Amino acid sequence: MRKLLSTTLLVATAATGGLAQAQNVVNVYNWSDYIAEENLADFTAQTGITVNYDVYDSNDTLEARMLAGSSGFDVVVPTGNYLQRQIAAGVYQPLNRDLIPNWSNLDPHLMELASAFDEGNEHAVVYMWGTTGIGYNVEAVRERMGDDYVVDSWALVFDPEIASKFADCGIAFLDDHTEILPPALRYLGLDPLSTAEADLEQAVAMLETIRPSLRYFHSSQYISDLANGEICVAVGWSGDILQAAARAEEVGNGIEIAYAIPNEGANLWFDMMAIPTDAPNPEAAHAFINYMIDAQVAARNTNYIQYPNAVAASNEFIDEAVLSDPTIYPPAETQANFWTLRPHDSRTDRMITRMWTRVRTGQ
Ligand code: N2P
Repeated sequence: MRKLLSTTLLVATAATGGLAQAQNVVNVYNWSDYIAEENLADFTAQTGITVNYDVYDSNDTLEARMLAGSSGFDVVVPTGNYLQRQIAAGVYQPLNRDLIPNWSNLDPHLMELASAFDEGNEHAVVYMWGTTGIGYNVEAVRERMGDDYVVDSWALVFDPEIASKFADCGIAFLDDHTEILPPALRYLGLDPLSTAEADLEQAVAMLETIRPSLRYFHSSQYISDLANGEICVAVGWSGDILQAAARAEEVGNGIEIAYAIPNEGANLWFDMMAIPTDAPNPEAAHAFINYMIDAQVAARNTNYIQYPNAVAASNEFIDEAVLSDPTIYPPAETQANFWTLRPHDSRTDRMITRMWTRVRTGQ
């Protein structure tokens, strides 16, 4: 009897110990260069929950881990179109809004837009949103195109003659077909969301003609490369390019980086926080999401990463220079040309993946 009792006690202690440990850690998997790091320490100070923080720079990387299951993550941040098909695959759990009292801080209009990917906003909260456009070295453009040239068209990167002028100083593209094929289609006067093989073949043919002018495909390296002059043009994400501009300014290397949303239009995307169905610590996950949509926390993130958040209440804490920047908060007339991506069926996906491999490898 005594033996039995002590064994039971031992098991009970071990179980509580394990639980306490699990409750005190939240495993977060987010995009790289996508948070004001002070917020992680502050979250721990406020909640006692330690953050295990890991990063990726591609939805495909995240998706592979989500579909494989048992990722060990509590909070992840897929983009809307990926989130949508991952929800359909049963990858995420419904959110418990009782555990997210800051929900009332959210901008109802943005959440309504985001409900296109997650009906009723049941599984996800918008973390940040933004556009995909062109980052460029102002001096490099001036030297090659003259003082009067305005970067306002995808022609800078899709017109083979123009692109070839920048081959020497370096052009980088996101390594992501969902970000490159739609603007290529749009530049050709086609529907950016077209999945017609003939349309996509036209876009691929055009990309193949500019391929020799490209330095690389990568979805995060362009930030530091733009900032230190390793490359002069990048098709990239709005805030990343503005972070490159800020970094160059900070080191004072004389490099001026600017971001343009081309007149033909651009992808408007939403990155959304969600909790995997098999998250080890859903309670801590809810606490983390709740913290991220606190007005001051969201403002610190936006001020640092230069992406707009979805927390209406955060605006009063956002730097005036950020709030009034039309490349961060595009005005209605710019927004009129935006498109929003939708998930593809798997047949289309396979076709596009094959085409993209041709573009990337140049064969
Ligand atoms: C962060 C980029 C996130 C934007 N570096 C992708 N939607």
